[in-house]
Amino acid sequence: MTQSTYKAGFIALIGPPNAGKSTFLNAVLGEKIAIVSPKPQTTRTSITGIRTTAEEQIVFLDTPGIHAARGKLNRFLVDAAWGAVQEANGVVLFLDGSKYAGNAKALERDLRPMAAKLGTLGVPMAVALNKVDQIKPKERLLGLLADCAALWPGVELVPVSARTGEGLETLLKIIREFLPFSPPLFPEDQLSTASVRFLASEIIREKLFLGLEQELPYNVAVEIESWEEIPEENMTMISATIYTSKNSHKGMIVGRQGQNLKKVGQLARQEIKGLLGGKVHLELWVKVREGWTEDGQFMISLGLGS
Ligand SMILES: Nc1nc2c(ncn2[C@@H]2O[C@H](COP(=O)(O)OP(=O)(O)OP(=O)(O)O)[C@@H](O)[C@H]2O)c(=O)[nH]1
Ligand SMILES: [Mg+2]
Repeated sequence: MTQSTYKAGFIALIGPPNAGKSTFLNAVLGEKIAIVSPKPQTTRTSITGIRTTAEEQIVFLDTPGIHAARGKLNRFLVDAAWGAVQEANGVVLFLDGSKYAGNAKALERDLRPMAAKLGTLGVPMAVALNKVDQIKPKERLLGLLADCAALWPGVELVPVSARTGEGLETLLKIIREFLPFSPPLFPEDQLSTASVRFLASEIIREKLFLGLEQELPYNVAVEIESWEEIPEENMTMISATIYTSKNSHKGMIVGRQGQNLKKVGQLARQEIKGLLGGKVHLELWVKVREGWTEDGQFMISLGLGS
């Protein structure tokens, strides 16, 4: 690397919910920054993940899935995603390729409006067709590539699998093209601009997502109430509140004899321990806050929207 060839800039990862944006981010960072779940609307804010090499620094902006937004929380999510695009030097639109292979109608329904909007922004961009590990036989992938090219002539299409790593090097090379020549924007050992407090609250939310059925996780938010470091014991004491918007959900979060909450606590504590190093004491409380998904002030206090 010479100073004049170094590149650095912001790349927004956008796309429908569940496309694998956060999985991709974690894969190219080699560390888990963003939480992942099989349920849609997992990511709720634009989260940075910084990948620094000898040649370039890519500041990824992982974003909430773009979907038909009904209700205030959904609008906050979708606004956060489009907001990231405004800040970016380039965009990668993620699609779950396995969902669209052999289903040109669904592809058209989802891709056309995004292509129209992104086309007007004039930001350099590529489309990542993710989850190719699930597209078999390969002819189906060729069909999908042809369908995309017909809908969006000239766009750069990259088949990838965030899970197996297939195609990721190719995509990273394309992303480099989008970056301006610039010295690094962040220290080379910095992985994210998110605070460890925020990352801890996300880890708790992820464990709740994994244990809860259907629409339940959507009504859940996590707030860190207190965070105390005790250096002589190499210990961090964390207390967090889990909010749910419905009284009937509280029992499900807690589970029979507190079993579910206990499991969430154990899994989250283990992972937070990996993040912080040292010992972690984690205390979880569940509170009902009716209608929080419509309460703008409260959502802003949680770091959603602005
Ligand atoms: N088979 C397969 N599954 C994948 C791949 N990438 C992601 N997944 C799975 O897809 C699901 C959704 O992944 P996420 O990374 O949470 O998706 P997202 O686009 O960030 O979703 P939102 O945050 O809800 O917008 C998870 O169950 C992942 O394990 C892939 O390449 N192959
Ligand atoms: Mg996500």
